[in-house]
Amino acid sequence: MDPVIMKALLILIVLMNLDKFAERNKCFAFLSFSDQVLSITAKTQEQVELLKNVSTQYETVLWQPVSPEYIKEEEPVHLFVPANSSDTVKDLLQGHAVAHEVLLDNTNEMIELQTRNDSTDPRSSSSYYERYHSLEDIYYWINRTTQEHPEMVKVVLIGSSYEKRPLYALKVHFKKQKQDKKAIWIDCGIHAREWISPAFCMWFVQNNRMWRKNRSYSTDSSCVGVDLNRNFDANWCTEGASDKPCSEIYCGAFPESEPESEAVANFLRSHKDSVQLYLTIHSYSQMLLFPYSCTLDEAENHNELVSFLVMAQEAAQKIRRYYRNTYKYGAGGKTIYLAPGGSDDWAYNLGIKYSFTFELQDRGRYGFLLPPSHISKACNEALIAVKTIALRVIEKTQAPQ
Ligand SMILES: *[C@@H]1O[C@H](CO)[C@@H](O)[C@H](O)[C@H]1NC(C)=O
Ligand SMILES: *[C@@H]1O[C@H](CO)[C@@H](O)[C@H](O)[C@H]1NC(C)=O
Ligand SMILES: *[C@@H]1O[C@H](CO)[C@@H](O)[C@H](O)[C@H]1NC(C)=O
Ligand SMILES: *[C@@H]1O[C@H](CO)[C@@H](O)[C@H](O)[C@H]1NC(C)=O
Ligand SMILES: CC(=O)N[C@H]1CO[C@H](CO)[C@@H](O)[C@@H]1O
Repeated sequence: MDPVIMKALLILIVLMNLDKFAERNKCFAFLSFSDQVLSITAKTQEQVELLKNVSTQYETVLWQPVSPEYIKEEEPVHLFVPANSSDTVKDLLQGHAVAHEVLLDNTNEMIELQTRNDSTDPRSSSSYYERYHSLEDIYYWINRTTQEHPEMVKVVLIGSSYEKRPLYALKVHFKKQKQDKKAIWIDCGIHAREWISPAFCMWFVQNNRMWRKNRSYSTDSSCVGVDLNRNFDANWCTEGASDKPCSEIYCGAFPESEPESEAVANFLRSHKDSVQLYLTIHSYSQMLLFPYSCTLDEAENHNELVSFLVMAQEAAQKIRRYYRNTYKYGAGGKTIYLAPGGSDDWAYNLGIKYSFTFELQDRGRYGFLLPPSHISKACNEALIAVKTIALRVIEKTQAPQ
């Protein structure tokens, strides 16, 4: 990272949603040969209704949008279809003349790529940071990183998960930091299936060194898990969230009902005067978002937030000959749809005026199954955006009086 940023801002990094994360390999264990991801575009309202039915009444997993109520005409739906539902689903689509194409028909191979442990494979040319890691590996990595660079990286226990796994924040800073140092907060992995997100947090820390849902069981339902990014106290559980435990966007029993969102909220509440920039890392769709998501109202410093992202986009375009990627940007509610209870809105309302959600690669080619070979590009372009924004925040907030 830029030395200017390192001198000016303490960086706090947290990996969220540990219980889900620990189990994510198992989530895929039921997969059989030739499961597919389809991209389906409804042209009529009737086709929209059909897609809602298919995604709720059959054994499929909706990848995009996050929940069936957001399925709209002319907007591609990404649907994971297990092999044994494939014929039924395709018959239904064909019966209603719904256009669809196969996005991925080798999901098993993709999952194998993501979960493969090639740290032992001598032929492997990828570095540690160009692979995905298990939670156990990441705990080990945290420990090793803090031991190897005690002057730069410190670990703080900020809470624990429902299953009592420790939730650590990594403090990354220069040796001689002032007591009242301002900070950047970055959290990764709020949604467990977005593997690129924790990979980015590790990438970020590594770079510095050189210079969805908890697992708790609610009592009245067999469905497991809360969407942590609907669980913060920002228009909590209004339109765009669900109070039904079986929904992907279940908001939880009350704001901060989940130990992980509570730990993050407590930490930020007690450090709100020093944290000047809040970043939460997600995937996929390539978007840079800022408040509000919980309402269509504009944030008070809307134009300033836009200008930061324009600069981030420009910075990323300078390297576009390597990374031909563009990111959409804007206020969450207007750019995608209403999503109350998100951590970025909550942090913003707490007083952290620079608050952003990054939706990393890709746009759906691989979706949540982004191959390890894409990690470095995805992380590098995000890193450029983070640096650009952090420098702007420093200019705005720490300018000599
Ligand atoms: C969707 O499901 C409902 C309830 O099962 C049914 O009444 C409706 O006809 C279905 N619509 C389509 C387009 O399949
Ligand atoms: C599809 O396969 C899964 C895993 O093998 C199984 O649990 C499920 O019941 C099957 N569904 C159908 C409709 O056969
Ligand atoms: C990968 O292999 C290394 C070396 O054998 C081991 O330490 C690590 O725990 C393994 N990781 C996973 C995810 O199995
Ligand atoms: C890190 O490793 C050391 C030595 O192996 C061990 O004593 C310590 O408890 C570990 N710390 C964490 C946070 O896992
Ligand atoms: C909705 C839900 O089940 N939330 C649970 C998350 O975890 C805590 C335990 O730490 C439970 O008290 C909540 O009920």
